[in-house]
Amino acid sequence: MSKNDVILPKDFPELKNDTFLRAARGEEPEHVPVWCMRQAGRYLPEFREIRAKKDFFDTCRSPEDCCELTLQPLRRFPFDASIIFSDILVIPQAMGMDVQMLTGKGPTFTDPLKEPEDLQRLKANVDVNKELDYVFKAITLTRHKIEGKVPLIGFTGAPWTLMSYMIEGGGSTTHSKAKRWLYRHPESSHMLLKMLTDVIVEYLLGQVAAGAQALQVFESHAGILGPVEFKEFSLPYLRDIARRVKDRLKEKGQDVPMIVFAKDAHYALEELSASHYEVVGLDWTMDPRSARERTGGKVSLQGNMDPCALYAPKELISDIVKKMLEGFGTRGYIANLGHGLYPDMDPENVAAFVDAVHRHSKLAVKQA
Ligand code: 1CP
Repeated sequence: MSKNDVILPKDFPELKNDTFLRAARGEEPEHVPVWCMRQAGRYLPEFREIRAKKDFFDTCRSPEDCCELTLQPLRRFPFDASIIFSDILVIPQAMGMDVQMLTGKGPTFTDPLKEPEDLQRLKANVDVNKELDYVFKAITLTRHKIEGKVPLIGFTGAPWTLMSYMIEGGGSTTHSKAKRWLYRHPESSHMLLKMLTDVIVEYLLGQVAAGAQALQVFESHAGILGPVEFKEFSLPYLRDIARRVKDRLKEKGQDVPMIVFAKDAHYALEELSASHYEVVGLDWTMDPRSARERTGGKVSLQGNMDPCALYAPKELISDIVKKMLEGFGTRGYIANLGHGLYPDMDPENVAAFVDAVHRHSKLAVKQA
């Protein structure tokens, strides 16, 4: 593509494989759709090659690079969905915070939030069309270049997960600085969570306008909260996001399936399945059958093979997938891992995972 080409969010190629969208809406397609969190990632040599040339967030700001990195896994594996290459931390950046991706250390904030007064440093009314326009451009370009092969998923970090990064200043095992805010400054915590929610709603709507065909909300740090804190500081915002995005899309006659992935929030499965999301994503600590019972057919489910099962020999991966499919069933189910792929995983085993989902589920659907 030449830099002068104008890529508009219209006249997208016709979608050829809608198994993911049908499963998200509770149907039973001819096979169970499958994709992997972090399917664009360092386990692929072609990903490492592109990433080596540029800073991480400069890569995120290049629609051409994001498009290429999103398409890479689709060239190797018959995934049934793709997720736009980007990062959840583009939102704190849009709100005025400086975040760098340091090799060996991960995301690092130059000046994390320390006390409630620091909220004044954040931009109050973020114009997502200006600050995050590069993500929208990446989505539009990718929707064209994907040629209707599979749907394109847009995503965001959820308010609590973003808040924890903004206060911790990076990855953390205890998240004690962020949790300190919840116990010591509950009002300011809610103020920050509300600010984030407002930006996230506009950001997700912008992604749909740009061409995203589904949306996933990552509450990756849910597990650090107990059930009581989750119900106060996470769940209301997750619900508010889905409700507001859906209402606004409805006004335009649009409807896009939404997925909530609250990692390690097994205690809140019932609440999550009544939160206006079509799909609830599960980490690997949840048993498929009991997740089905607890969500009572209200939502589709996504997940949840232990990513580390990809270290197993291929025959064992096939057996694990078969059991997972028996547990979830083939209706309203999207196969995935319980969290992202790790950099040392063998692409051949990812291929074995995808193949096993397709093979076993085709048979199961036929026999039903
Ligand atoms: O240098 C690199 O390439 C670093 C690895 C990497 C990648 C591939 C990071 C740094 N971000 C990404 C892309 C990314 N991040 C995607 C792309 C699409 C895909 O999945 O293929 C997505 C959806 C994310 C979302 C994301 N970023 C989450 C939520 C999902 C999850 O893993 O729970 C989180 C928590 C982040 C923060 C982040 N970005 C990168 C790292 C290493 C981390 C985690 C840091 C930590 O807390 O320890």
